[in-house]
Amino acid sequence: TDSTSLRATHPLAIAPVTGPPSSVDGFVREFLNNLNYEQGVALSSSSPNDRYLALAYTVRDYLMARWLEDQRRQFEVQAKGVCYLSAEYLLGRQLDNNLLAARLTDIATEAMAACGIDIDELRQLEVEPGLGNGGLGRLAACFIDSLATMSVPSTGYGLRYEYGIFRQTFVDGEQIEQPDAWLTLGSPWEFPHPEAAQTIGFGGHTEKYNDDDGVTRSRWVPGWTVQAVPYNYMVPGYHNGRVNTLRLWSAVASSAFDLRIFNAGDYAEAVRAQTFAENISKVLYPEDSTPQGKELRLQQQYFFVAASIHDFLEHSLSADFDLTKLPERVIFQLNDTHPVIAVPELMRVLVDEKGMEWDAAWAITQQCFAYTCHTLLPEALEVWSVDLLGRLLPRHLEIIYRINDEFLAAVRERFGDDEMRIRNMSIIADFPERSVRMAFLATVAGAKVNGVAELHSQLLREKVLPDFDEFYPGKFTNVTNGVTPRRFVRLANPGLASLITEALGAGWTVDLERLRGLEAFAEDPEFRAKFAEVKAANKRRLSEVLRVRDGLEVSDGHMLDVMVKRLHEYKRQMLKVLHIVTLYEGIASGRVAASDVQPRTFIFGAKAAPGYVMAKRIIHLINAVGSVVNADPRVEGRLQVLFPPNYNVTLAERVIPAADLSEQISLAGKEASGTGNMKFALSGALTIGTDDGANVEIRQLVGDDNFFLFGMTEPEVEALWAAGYKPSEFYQSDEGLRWAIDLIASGAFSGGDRSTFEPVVSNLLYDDRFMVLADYASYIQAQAEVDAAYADQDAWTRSSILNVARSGFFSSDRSIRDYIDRIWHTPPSL
Ligand code: Z57
Repeated sequence: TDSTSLRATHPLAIAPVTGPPSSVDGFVREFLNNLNYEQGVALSSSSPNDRYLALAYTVRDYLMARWLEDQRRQFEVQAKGVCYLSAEYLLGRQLDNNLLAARLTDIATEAMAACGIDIDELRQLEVEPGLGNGGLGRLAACFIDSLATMSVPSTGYGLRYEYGIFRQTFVDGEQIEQPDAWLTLGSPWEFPHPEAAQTIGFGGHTEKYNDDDGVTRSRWVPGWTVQAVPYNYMVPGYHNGRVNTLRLWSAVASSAFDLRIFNAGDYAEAVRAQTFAENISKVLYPEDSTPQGKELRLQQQYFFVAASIHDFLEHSLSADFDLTKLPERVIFQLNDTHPVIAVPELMRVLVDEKGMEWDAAWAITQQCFAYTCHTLLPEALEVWSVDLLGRLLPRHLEIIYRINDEFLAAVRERFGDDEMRIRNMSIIADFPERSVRMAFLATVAGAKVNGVAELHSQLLREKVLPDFDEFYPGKFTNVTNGVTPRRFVRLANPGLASLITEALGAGWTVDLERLRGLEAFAEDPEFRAKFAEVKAANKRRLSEVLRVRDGLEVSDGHMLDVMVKRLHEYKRQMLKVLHIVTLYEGIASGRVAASDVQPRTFIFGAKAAPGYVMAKRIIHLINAVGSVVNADPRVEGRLQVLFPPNYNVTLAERVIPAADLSEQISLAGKEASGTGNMKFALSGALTIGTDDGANVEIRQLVGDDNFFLFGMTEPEVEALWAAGYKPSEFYQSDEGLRWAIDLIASGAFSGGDRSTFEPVVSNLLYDDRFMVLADYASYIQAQAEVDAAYADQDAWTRSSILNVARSGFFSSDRSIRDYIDRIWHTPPSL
């Protein structure tokens, strides 16, 4: 809007900017320019980091014209757009992705070579922005990629944590966390805009006053404020010239706030206050699916959603915009309950700041939000104590109470004075402490509520929110998750990508259902040979990465059996451990000849939340079992356990394409969807999995013959619980299981010390919330089938090809299409 007052006369200032010429020469010139003028060094005296930064700046330069143009157009067209609100974006490295999107990979490679630089060495220097914990954050990253690739007007909003997910190291097999100072060597992909900072209030009190018309209104008088500074990131679509924006907020102390204290003469106190404010975006909370209810976390949540809503209202709407038309312009998608405080914030803005009537504001708000639930675990459903929320956001608490009162009145009208039902549906819970159920608030406020896989959405409706489903017919829907084929096939698996293009032509990268065309090739021995060679090459590449990164050696000719995901009891890494210990115990006891065992390398990747004691013990156990198994000569090198530390997106991109077997072994009804499962299937790994989350859909698509199903179904799990589950009965009646557990209990993996893993053992025997023992026999049986199947390499490869061919459904482009059709109704943009 400022630009209209600029009186530019120079022709270059009026003409649209264009990027540098798309040629090797053009790239070299721009690169050297950046090296000299941005880094301030000559090529001959530049450091690798200088060269990496200059390369990143150069890629930016090519994207810039389109970015500026798309921002201008998005404002001009005033079409309906998506504001994706997410506390996490687990982006992974940016350089390769942006080169690919802008069709610059070859040009950049040649340009660097012409400067005497190996571009691969620069690639390795990028520290991935780990601004997320796991599946939820990675899903957000896949979604903004698809939104850009499909030219959907949209902005991702989130938090610019100074420290992302911790770096995991192992000391004596135990997890130690190190801070992830990802910004220290520079952050070439971000554009700070301190001039566009938003002021965010906290604390204080509310008051009533009479406005000019004598109407009594409420207002919030915050006790303190923080500045929210936006950092913009380019989100380029793949080969479509579109560049969307990811806007992450960083906290800075308000100068007004400092000044008061400075004036009081307390310099040290003023600096302390500054640190306090800046804590808000300091660190990503490392809990995945286990909220901690910490005050700073609520501050983070309100901080980023308030900044995002204000940013949208101020900068995306034309000056004369009629706010009653807001639902025609925007949908705020709530990625889990983390951003749900946006609901009372929008109400506060509309009612207190814009002077709108409550009912009108509520009608608008209910059309502007939609909520995605990512879990079924009761402990993962966020609640905030009324006490804390009222202290930090007093006006929001009043608004929530009024929303709840009106909602419960409507429930009464519909269902009568069924107090039990009223209590069950109340947004405010009374026990064990008076608190706000954020998932209920999101469900009441959202135009739509979706789960993330068919089974999950069904259980959400039937088990978690049945009263709401009855009260709001049509509100609940499903959008099965997906993953971006750009990062997880094209970039992570270039060998497979070339093979697919050779077979099917280009086009599949943005139309993944075309992979169906590979079904025919599964019957072609020549194609199978090429496909098998790609897998073998991916294994060699992984082996090299692990050797350099961690000093680990992957044995040749082994089946790669991979379990990578956050460490959580419901995901059942323990079941995997019991399988390994069972195989090992068989050999160690002499009952099984090592030569009869299918050579396998087990790869784990998993971070545990730092406060999750049992999860950390299981990590310790995996490392301990690995140390013993890998070193025991009786095993003859036929079993190998590798646990590279610090599993992240960058490592995922190397591990997944190399995998033969994908472990998706959660207790049925616990994993909302999973997205790793999809990445493996798209890389040709066969899945051994339970009937859980998106595994159900994967199996339906790839076919029973190409999937190793085991374990109880969700109804069977329910039934066993209802009957009274006693894990020790399974221990007593299954000798294989008993031998494995006894071996762990004996101290065989802890230098003879029986106490180290005693808590793990007794948890299994006497609690076992996730029914590891109940599914053990079925799992071992399925693993025997895996062994048998792997013995026929050619048949395995055929199944592997069919997994790829039939997994096109799991593109995040398809997920986004479903969001558009079922929830957003955003017309395609120009
Ligand atoms: C998270 O990564 C997920 C759910 C949560 O409630 C939180 Br908090 C973090 C995961 C689910 O566990 C996965 O099953 C799912 O695939 C992923 O979110 C994306 O939907």
